[in-house]
Amino acid sequence: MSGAQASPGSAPAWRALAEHRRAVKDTSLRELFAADPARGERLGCEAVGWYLDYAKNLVSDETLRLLFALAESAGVQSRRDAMFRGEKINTSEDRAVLHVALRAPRDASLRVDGRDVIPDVHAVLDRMKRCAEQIRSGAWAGHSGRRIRNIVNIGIGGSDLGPRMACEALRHRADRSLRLRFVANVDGTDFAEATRDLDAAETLFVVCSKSFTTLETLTNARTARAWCVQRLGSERAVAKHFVAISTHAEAVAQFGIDAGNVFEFWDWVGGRYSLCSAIGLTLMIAIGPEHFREMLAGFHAMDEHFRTAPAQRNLPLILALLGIWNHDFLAAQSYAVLPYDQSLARLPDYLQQLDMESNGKCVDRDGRPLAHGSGPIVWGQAGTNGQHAFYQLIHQGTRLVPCDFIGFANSAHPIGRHHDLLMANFLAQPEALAFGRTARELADAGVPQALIPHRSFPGNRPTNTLLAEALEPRSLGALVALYEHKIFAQGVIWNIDSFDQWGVELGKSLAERIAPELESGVCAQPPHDSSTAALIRRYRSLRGRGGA
Ligand code: G6Q
Repeated sequence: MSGAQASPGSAPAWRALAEHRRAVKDTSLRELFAADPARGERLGCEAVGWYLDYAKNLVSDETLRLLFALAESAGVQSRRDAMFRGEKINTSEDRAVLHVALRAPRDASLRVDGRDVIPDVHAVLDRMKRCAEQIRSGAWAGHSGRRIRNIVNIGIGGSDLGPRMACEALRHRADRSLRLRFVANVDGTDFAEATRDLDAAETLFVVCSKSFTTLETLTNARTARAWCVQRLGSERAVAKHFVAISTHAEAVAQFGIDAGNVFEFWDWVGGRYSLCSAIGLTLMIAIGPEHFREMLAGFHAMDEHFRTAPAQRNLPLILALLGIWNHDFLAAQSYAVLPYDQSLARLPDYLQQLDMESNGKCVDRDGRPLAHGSGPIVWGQAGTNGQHAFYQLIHQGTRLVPCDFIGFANSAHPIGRHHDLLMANFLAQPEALAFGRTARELADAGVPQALIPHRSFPGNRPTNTLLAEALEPRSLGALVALYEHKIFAQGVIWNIDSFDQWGVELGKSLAERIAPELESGVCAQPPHDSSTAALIRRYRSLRGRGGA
């Protein structure tokens, strides 16, 4: 295992931060800014085209000094180096964690169990390129000789959220003559709605499943197979209308997909870290191999920044430490991801999985209960829509919700004043959250006394602002890698395994037990609790299967 590391809460650096917190608890952002006119410039940092303004966090120079000391004492640097060396830092699954290898250049070298994995990575990328080019050019003919115009990505969780988010984010770079659909849910509605207007003769299913055992994905893939065979009139159609992405070639072969249509990846790639692997095939087909490579270059540049930049200028580390401060010392339970770009509307969902599945743990790497908090709740929505929905609570509610504002200087669609208006809001919200509006200011503006409590804004709400030139493959790659490494650094400080996900297993196995009961009515042994048993009976009764 990991070699018993002391709980971070008992480390001197942690205790120093707790002490410091008591000393600064009444400090306000107004005071911090008033005391230092250069704060806005000083507490900013740039890497790979992303500028991070973190001045509007409730931190002083001393807070930052103590946070960097915490990172050092927790061994973030040595653990980071161990990850980049291909060591098995996912201890509970005894696996290396090498998503960084997926975007390393052809001439790099990274060994897992003595094998250089970079040639394997590039061999798969080359095959993906050939496949994407054939589809985009029309050279890939379907069973009846027609070109492919519809791509249906079937996968769930890490085999869905990344490509789905990135396809939307980069849609302005996509071949718009291709229709993209995503099917994840085992709810038949998802499949039915995604395919209802598609012509099977022009449809390619991309079945993404690392394990090729996932109930949702295999159920959808079987339905897709039947849909395709029935419409095209032959089992042989599967060869031209299905490709698969998996680490389990045998399971794919059993399903009936040609070995030539299978793109592999490896167990050292976690599902939620797999966007740069063959799981990104749908994205590569949509945006083309060149744009895909630009995205990989953005990821890689941020990997290199994280690996080499000094702590005080290391964007992922700074974001990680600010999160630790907000969650562990200022008691924030969640944070909001607020992209001010409609094409990034799915980023909050994507980061929700990345963060919550990685750091939503209650034991440390040695299996001991954590004596401190771990991963926060992640949520959010594209600005400005959220402003008209939940920002009220962020401004005036009783809970502290730190926010990440993400925006771009240029729009993919520069129409009239739209972009300046969007970005005016992007800048106004963090300003309002930081400085609020005092009773005195309202009184001076003539607001009636009775309304002053309602119209006051307390301020002091921490935000990060991330700004880049434009949403493009490279900036998207760098942004995702920024969050990947932020989450990694937090996991190291909390001393947890960020790369396993045992918490999703129990519900899965219980569902496998319940499904036959719903169909046959025969109760499993040992019996369920009385609540679950009553719900099973009610469901069967509502389905006309007898016995409430
Ligand atoms: C991600 C998780 C999980 C996984 C899905 C799909 O890190 O492991 O979200 O991606 O459960 O798994 P398969 O790709 O094996 O179908």
